[in-house]
Amino acid sequence: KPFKRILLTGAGGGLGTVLRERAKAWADVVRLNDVKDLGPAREGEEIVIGDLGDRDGVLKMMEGVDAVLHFGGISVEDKFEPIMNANILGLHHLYEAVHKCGVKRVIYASSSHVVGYYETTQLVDASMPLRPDGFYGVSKAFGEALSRYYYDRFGTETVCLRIGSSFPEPKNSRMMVTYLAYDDLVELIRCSLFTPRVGHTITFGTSDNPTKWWDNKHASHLGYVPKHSSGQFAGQFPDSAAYPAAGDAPTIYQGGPFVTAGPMYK
Ligand code: 15L
Repeated sequence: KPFKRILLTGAGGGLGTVLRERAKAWADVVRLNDVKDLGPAREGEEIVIGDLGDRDGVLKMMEGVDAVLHFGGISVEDKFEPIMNANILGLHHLYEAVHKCGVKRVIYASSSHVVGYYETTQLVDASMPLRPDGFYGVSKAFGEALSRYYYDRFGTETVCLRIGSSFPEPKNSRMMVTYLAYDDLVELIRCSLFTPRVGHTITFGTSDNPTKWWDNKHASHLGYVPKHSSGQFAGQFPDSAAYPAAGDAPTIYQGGPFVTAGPMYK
């Protein structure tokens, strides 16, 4: 297999659970990390339970790792402190360990919420200013900046995946635009891992959906071609009370319900 050992953080999360199986094609050993129990190690797996906020623990789990799929941390809007611990301090620990252990490449689960305050009428590309839609989006923007720094300073390569909505199916009309099928997520990660030189690349992660908010022209070198589309779910989400009405902030902005989620100090 191309890699000896891949580290997958957030292995117990929604996408980590998918990648736990799919990453086996790429490495002899997939080392799994999460704060929560991951059950027994299966064939070709190593399990390291631990918090990204634990600096020594993160350094230890990086030993012998060739590439990192970083899907750990807080994945939705929350109070600032847990986001700060996992997504900011934790990311600093991760990149320090990556540098110390000589890991060549990181695939970083960023999020479309780094640009959630663009309007749904706009076409956004990776060169446009960040417009995060909450503390969560801000923390993902921090990760994009930190990984850029480690590339400029040390040459550590990172592909930042601005993932839209990766679930088995879209759950509302917004996700008809942001949907990323699991198979396309895996293909995007495969392209990100095996493109010979990626430097520091930012790419939007969606399937080939009928409506597009994001232009991936700055990531064409990855050669990612989505095979799925939310089109197969067309007609399932007529405007309804289940989703904010036209004219409400979550409909105006790309971030949807995230734009009204924070701040969390009530
Ligand atoms: C995200 O960044 C979240 O991690 C995910 O749970 C979804 O809510 C997604 O964005 C989305 O915007 O649908």
